[in-house]
Amino acid sequence: MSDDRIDESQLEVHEPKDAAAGVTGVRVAMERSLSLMGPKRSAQTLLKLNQADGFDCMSCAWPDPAPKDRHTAEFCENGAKAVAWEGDTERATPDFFAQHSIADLEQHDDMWLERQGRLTHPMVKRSGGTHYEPISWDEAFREIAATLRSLPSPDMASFYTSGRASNEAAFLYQLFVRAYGTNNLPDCSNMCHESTSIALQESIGIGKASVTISDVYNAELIIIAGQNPGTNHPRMLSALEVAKRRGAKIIAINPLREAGLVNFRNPQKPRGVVGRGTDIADLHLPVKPNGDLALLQAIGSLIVEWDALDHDFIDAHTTGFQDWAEHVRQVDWAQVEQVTELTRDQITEAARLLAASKATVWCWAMGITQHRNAVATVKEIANLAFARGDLGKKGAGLFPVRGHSNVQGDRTMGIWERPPQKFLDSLQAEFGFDPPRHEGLDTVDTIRGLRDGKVEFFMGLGGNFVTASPDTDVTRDAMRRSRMTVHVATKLNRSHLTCGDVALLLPTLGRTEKDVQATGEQIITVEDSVCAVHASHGPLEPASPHLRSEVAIIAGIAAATLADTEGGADRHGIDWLSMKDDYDIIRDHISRVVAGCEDYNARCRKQGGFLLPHPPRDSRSFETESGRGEFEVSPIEVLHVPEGHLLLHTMRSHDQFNTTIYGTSDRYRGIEGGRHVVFMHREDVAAHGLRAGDFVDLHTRWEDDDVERCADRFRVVEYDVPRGTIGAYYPEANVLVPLDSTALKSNQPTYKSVVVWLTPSSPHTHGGADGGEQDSVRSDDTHKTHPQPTHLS
Ligand SMILES: Nc1nc2c(c(=O)[nH]1)N[C@H]1C(S)=C(S)[C@@H](COP(=O)(O)OP(=O)(O)OC[C@H]3O[C@@H](n4cnc5c(=O)[nH]c(N)nc54)[C@H](O)[C@@H]3O)O[C@H]1N2
Ligand SMILES: Nc1nc2c(c(=O)[nH]1)N[C@H]1C(S)=C(S)[C@@H](COP(=O)(O)OP(=O)(O)OC[C@H]3O[C@@H](n4cnc5c(=O)[nH]c(N)nc54)[C@H](O)[C@@H]3O)O[C@H]1N2
Ligand SMILES: [Mo]
Repeated sequence: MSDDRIDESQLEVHEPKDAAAGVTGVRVAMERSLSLMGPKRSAQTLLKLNQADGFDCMSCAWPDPAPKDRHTAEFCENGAKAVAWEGDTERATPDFFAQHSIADLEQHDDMWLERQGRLTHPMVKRSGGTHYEPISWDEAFREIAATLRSLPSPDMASFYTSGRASNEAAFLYQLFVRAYGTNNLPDCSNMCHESTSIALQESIGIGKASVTISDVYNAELIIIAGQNPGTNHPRMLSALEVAKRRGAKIIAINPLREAGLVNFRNPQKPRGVVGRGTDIADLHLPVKPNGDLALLQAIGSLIVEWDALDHDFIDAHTTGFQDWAEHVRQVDWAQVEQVTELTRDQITEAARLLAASKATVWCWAMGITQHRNAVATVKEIANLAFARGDLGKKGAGLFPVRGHSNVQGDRTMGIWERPPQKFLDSLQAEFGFDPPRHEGLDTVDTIRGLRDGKVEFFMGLGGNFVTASPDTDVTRDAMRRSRMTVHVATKLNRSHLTCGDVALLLPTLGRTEKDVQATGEQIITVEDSVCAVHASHGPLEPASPHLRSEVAIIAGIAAATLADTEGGADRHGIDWLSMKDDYDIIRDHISRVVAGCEDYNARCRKQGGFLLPHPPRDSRSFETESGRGEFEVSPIEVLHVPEGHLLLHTMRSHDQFNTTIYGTSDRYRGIEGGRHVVFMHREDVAAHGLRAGDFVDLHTRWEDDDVERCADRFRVVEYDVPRGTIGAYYPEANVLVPLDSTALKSNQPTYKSVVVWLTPSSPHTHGGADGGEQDSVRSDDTHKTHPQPTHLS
């Protein structure tokens, strides 16, 4: 630990907040924006953010209201932070890299790395080198091509995508990767909503949300499970407020009482800024982590018992109802109460609200998808929607709320290690080559491949693979074994310092910036959580004249790699350079390859864009094996937490975007000035012989490899979490998530259920900024739950 790590000695713990947004949110957004971008750039960007003629916010995938319903300031605090982060006026230039060796940079924390500003030049770390040094774009492309061409098999290369890439970049990337010869296209979705994609594909024939934003406005009941919208999808709160005012009821299923679900002050409305907020949730079910499957089946059993069923829908559109009904009828209430830590009364109350609602929207996110039984849980949500006929009708439907702003679009464009054969057929018809037909590697399998020497080349189109992935130490060592790592990025992060023998760092334009190519200024397109596709173009001048767009970088690498001879024509006759010069040409290909994207160039330019087809939403039809919505029976698997152990779930603070740490203020949960904290029930704190403010080490051992993983020196914070469970921040806790601990069927890491045990930190573990002598200094008022505010030092 170096002196540059966040100085956590100033950690403060306050009473958690009930209300989200409001005045403080606006103030924080403006402060961050002005300090990073200054007044001119702040005005240039924020007024164009999420406007029909502007650019799409890169913070989350929440849908935009219809153009006529948008506010002048159609963004939230965290969207403004994301824009300020990208519009930053600091620069990480070749001089910076000459001054700092890679070993030196590694001593700094992630926040410091990104705070060095936007990358300006393509850089290379050569074999045996200690520093990144400048390289020309052409030479970078040649080096990458030479390595790719020298691999014995294209399956020895893996090409990751983070969900910020535009549809155009994503389409071109998968085209290049498949023309090169592999389906190794892992993406952040493998860690995010993969369980949803797999479950919904089997249950309803399509892995996407069946609602539009107006369904949210028109719902009678909205159930929000395993999601923290106040922080991660703040604009969702405005939509919930509209629904509430029209009479909707809201149930929050979450172990934590997250601010925003409880009370919300809309910063768009004068009333919200000064007055009282709206109570969002009518019922909060503080489910024990991983208890959702049992909870949903218990609700199902009551719906069946009361015959609160939509028999017409079930008969006309589904299969498997009888088996499911039989299964849930036999639910074991004692087991349900044990697994969920909810009472039968609480569950009955939820079932009553569901039975009374003629139109229910089901929202969920990472609290549902990042568990071993996640696929079964998502299918259980679909079961309940079938039982109530809540599909393909106004005000109702399934709404997996996506994370990254274009993660859904990237999948639509073919970023998928398990591409549907139909998609490959279209690709073949359009471009005339034989795409590989065998399954590629996902995120976890890519790490295994790197570890085992089966993957020797890694490319990341955005993202921070090493830090976002599970089992940080294993992943880092695996990455270092590779021959070449290539990162396309806007800012420096830890993955860029986790180099293969040779490493390339290629700086790219962000979504806030103008993208000018040979035929003029280009637009790009994105798809939000509700299958709406629209155009985006950035207002700012690029951070450096040397930046290239993601499309241009991919085209450059593809042209160099796929040339029949060095510098020759493409071996498949694909014209990469024309596509780079004019993104309309890419979109013409998209319109012929991707189902539902016909006439793409015209439709994406319409104000507000267009909706992609969704058979259950549009016509209550299901492209499943049976041609119907499929009820599925899932046994309840009880997660056994051995005596003396706790169940850890990892989550985001209010001051980060995934691995990008903006600051250390998790305002709504009352944490200021630090991130190495563990949220723990006060009785568990006492049972461990600990006190609030103590330092603990977290340990886990995975049965199969018997390796003990350890995360050192986390501060104990007493918090209202279910007993036997603890929470900690992502990515600090990722070191504890064993690579092999993944969800059944989706292979998604179980970031929300890791069995750990705690030990008091020894005074000597790690010195440095937050180490050593602070252990002995402890103020007595740290005993209270949520002390008002307390310096834990
Ligand atoms: N500002 C900001 N916005 C973001 C992001 C960000 O980091 N910052 N990340 C983006 C991305 S990629 C994503 S995927 C989304 C993530 O959005 P969320 O899914 O909201 O993110 P998490 O912080 O992982 O929170 C999950 C919630 O699940 C709850 N939870 C934990 N375990 C369980 C459980 O077993 N059952 C239930 N029912 N709940 C549980 C936690 O208490 C927490 O409230 O946000 C996107 N938007
Ligand atoms: N423990 C734990 N781990 C998790 C999760 C969790 O809940 N708990 N959540 C998982 C989830 S849901 C996700 S989605 C993944 C996220 O995993 P990733 O998507 O890989 O990670 P990010 O932190 O979003 O990536 C940030 C980096 O992207 C780069 N970047 C930003 N904008 C751009 C751009 O416009 N273009 C390019 N090329 N690069 C850009 C910057 O260099 C920045 O450092 O993490 C997963 N990991
Ligand atoms: Mo995500």
